[in-house]
Amino acid sequence: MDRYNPIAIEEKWQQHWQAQGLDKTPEAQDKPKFYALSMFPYPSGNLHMGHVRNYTITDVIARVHRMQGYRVLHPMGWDAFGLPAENAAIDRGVHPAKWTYQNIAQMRSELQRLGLSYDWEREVATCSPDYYHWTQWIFLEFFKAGLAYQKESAVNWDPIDQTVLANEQVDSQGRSWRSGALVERRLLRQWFLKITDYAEQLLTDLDQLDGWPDRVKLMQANWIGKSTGAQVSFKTEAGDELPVFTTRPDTLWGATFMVLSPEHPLVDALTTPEQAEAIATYKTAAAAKSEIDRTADDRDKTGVWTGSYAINPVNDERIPIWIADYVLVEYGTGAIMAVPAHDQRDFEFARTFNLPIKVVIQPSDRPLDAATMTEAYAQDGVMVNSEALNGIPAGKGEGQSVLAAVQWLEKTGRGKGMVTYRLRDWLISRQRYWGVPIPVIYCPECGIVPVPDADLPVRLPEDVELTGRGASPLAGLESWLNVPCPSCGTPARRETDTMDTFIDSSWYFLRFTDARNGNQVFDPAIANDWMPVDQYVGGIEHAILHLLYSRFFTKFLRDRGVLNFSEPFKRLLTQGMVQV
Ligand code: HQ5
Ligand code: ZN
Repeated sequence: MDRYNPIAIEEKWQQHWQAQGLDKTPEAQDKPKFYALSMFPYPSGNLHMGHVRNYTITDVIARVHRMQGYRVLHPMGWDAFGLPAENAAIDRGVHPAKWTYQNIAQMRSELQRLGLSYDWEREVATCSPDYYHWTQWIFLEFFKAGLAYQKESAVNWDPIDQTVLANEQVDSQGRSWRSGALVERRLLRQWFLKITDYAEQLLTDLDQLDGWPDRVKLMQANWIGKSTGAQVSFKTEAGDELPVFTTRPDTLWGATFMVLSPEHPLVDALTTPEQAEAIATYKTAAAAKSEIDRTADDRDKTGVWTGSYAINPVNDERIPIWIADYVLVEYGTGAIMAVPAHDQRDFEFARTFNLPIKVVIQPSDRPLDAATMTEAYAQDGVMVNSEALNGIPAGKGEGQSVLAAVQWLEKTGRGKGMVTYRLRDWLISRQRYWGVPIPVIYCPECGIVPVPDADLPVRLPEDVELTGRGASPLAGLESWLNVPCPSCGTPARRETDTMDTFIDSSWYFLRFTDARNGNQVFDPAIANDWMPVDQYVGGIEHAILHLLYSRFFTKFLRDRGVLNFSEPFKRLLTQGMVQV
């Protein structure tokens, strides 16, 4: 038997397949559709064995469906914006565009040599103006709907890359996912997308995703982090409102102190002269710590008393107000009531600082004594020392203490039932060059003015100096920056921030359905025909962010009347990553 000669055999058959157009996407709608999609790569240089594995799985699925009589869409493209290209430019003096397109050419030829059955006529690169034109259009849809907004915010600052990171780009050790630097906190004006408006739908619609691994759905649910409880109207002694959210309003009678985030706006007003120095020192130290560092369970508890008191609205007791860095200003109201008898973190804090502990849930088997307890008690029992709730079984169910507490709070006007989510709005602006320019203009007369559709795309200028320092390189490019206001003509300035690359990948699966459309983001009829993706294959590292963001974009575009479905990916296969 002849030896297998890959060069001769594979090239021959690949040319034959290409001549026959076997991989082209059929236009006619006479057969059932099947959309097979792999997570498109960052054009980092060469294909990795991990890519090969990922893309072979999808290729086999696509081929089987063609043979079974489906019309198959199996596209490929490039997730081409982002920090690596910019870093390469800084390190080696090659322009990010040149570096990116060279890598694309290299990786495309490798994919083609593998004989993967892609419809190359639908190839997209997110860094091409034909693509980011529509990324900008989608941003402006968010803006017009009031879901893209600016806010001064404490951000994660990477001191090595000199850039802002999303929370998700900070690992569990508080280090940047790219540079490995310990991340700091800084205040900057940033753009956000209001994904929190979709928190409930993103959670409940997980139930529709029968074709997804349970593990991924669980990770998304935890990330969204819904909790049910009450907002309670604590006040300072001076009469300022100090609302807190709690999932256990039934334990209000056991609240013996309050803890505010060091960044809480009332901290300075609450600080007495005697405590001023200690509070100032503590605030400075907290600002230098990452969120992960501040909230890790195993840390020793630290904090400082402000010198002031709050009034517990259920019994008018005076309780001291402390600050501690484990309370984050972005979560809930930035203030908590501490119930040390029944919450372990509060218990450790109380023992560390010798604060009172008051039992309000008694277990049936043994009496709890605050003086001798060695850990918080967070199980079943009966409410005690709690006036209105005494004798009621402790718990979240029907006829139990939590619901009774909410009813009592609402009846007496001291609080109300409330749902909160751990999910926060998506910080999308980056002080970087190699990304989609945010298409707005700052006019001294009109404020923030969206770039008119006719002027899209706002092109990324090519003649920039990349230093890797501080603000976006675009901020130094006066010729690009200065433009007349589109609505009144007054001299105005462009936004110089660019978008997080996860924006680009939140809609690429839609563009593939109508990839060459020069007049529209895509034809809705065509997208509605091909979507949802029947089989999506990619790495588990995208279980939370990319998949959540894509679900969010899909629901938003549905609500704008562009799409007629709610979930983008019918079946998901997370193939695992090849390490090394
Ligand atoms: C793997 C490896 C390397 C990669 N552009 C994004 C991305 O992750 C995807 C977007 C949809 C957000 C797999 C990886 C992913 C695919 C592309 N891979 N082992 N690009 N060593 O180039 O399995 O899990 O990094 O599904 O290849 O990876 S990427
Ligand atoms: Zn104007």
